[in-house]
Amino acid sequence: MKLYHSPTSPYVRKVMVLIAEAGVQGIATVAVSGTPVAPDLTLAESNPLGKVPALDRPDGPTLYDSRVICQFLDAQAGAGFYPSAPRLWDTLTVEATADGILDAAVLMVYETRIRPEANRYAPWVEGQWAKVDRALDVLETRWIDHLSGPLDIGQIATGCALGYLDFRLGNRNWRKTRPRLAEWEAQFAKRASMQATVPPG
Ligand SMILES: N[C@@H](CCC(=O)N[C@@H](CS)C(=O)NCC(=O)O)C(=O)O
Repeated sequence: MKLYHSPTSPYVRKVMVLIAEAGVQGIATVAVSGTPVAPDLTLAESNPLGKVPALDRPDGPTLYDSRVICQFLDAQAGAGFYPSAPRLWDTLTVEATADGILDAAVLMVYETRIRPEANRYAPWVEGQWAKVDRALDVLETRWIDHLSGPLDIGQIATGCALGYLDFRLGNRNWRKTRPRLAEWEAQFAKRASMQATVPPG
């Protein structure tokens, strides 16, 4: 199988952490880089959305979106990072919360890295950060016990989301009002799977 990969993508990181934690074998990575204004056309042949991660399989259509790929690889490996219901609903909501943080944070980063300065709109950027802010508060107040439970995709997504905030939006100082989440992240970041996937630069 072939995974379209970028070392700075937090969604790719989710997949790479799951691969390491589940002990999945037989995946080759292919480096690609693209943006909405400069898509990678090779990648777009596999994933029409032009986004990483995407997973080419020999026996079926390309899978894309980190949520689909992670669930597929978990099932292949029998890793159990998707627990049975009712805990599953909590796990998937934590994952959705972390992915929502990423979606807003990536839009903020694209705004400054891709959009010409004259076309930027600060209230829109702050509106994205407000989403991140609220979601972080919910992780701190509602989900901290869940995060301390058995390893699941919700924890992997949360670790990657917090890592991305440190990587690209460190000046926002997300830890300041969230001591429990900060403590959880400090422990989670020590995992070998997280250490092996720290974004470069
Ligand atoms: N929901 C997707 C998001 C993937 C995504 O946005 N990837 C970014 C890199 S961090 C990308 O490939 N962007 C290129 C583009 O939007 O054209 C997932 O979970 O895989």
